[in-house]
Amino acid sequence: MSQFAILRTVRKPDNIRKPESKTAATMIPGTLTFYTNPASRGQIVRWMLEEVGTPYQTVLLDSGMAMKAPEYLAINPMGKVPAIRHGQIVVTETAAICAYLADAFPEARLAPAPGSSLRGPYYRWLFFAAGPFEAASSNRALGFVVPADREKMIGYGTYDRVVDVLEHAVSQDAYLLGDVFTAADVYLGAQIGLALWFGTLEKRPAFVDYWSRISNRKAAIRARQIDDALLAKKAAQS
Ligand SMILES: N[C@@H](CCC(=O)N[C@@H](CS)C(=O)NCC(=O)O)C(=O)O
Repeated sequence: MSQFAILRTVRKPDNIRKPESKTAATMIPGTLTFYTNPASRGQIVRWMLEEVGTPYQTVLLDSGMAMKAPEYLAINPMGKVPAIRHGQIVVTETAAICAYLADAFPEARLAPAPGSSLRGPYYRWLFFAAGPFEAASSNRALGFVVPADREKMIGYGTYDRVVDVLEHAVSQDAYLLGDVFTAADVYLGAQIGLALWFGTLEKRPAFVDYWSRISNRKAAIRARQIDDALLAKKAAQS
């Protein structure tokens, strides 16, 4: 008996994951639900959803108990927003949500096609924003400075280097990938906008120009109007 045959006999059929049919694997599920709080990183996903232009329903969660309730922890065990549910597919983490939506709705043209050479820089800047830039910004906001002898083990090295790399990235062309706007601009751009607003990022001309270019898009304006209206409603109720 060949080794292949032995393996086949000892593995129980129930334990073997059947390959998904092409239809199941590529099926775009139904309702799109967006879990958010208007004063959160959910603003970034709102912008992405408005760029995509597909209908979605919104579930608003107050920070605190609502996000830590069992019903929501079943969606995001981190007890944080944003999150989305697309049919049976749940995605958390703002950068992942932006990337997922761009791929799930290719007609919105917010990601280079798989296999395109632009996919490299697209991933690069999405992950740079979610990793080094987010960590460096958060530490900066908390006043934490990486000790010089620890820079080698910290993924972002130094805050100053992150900012210089970012400045170069946003000053080469209109957008991160050249003349084509993508989900990487939504995610990294929104992080820049927030950092400029919070005062944790120096107002270098490259950042200010890039931010004014992308934040004046119709979808970005629409997203801000929706979240601002929700915030105003909440303020009026309290
Ligand atoms: N890494 C997560 C961070 C999510 C996050 O920190 N969300 C904050 C709002 S911006 C939150 O839900 N805070 C409420 C809490 O932790 O109770 C992402 O990128 O989506």
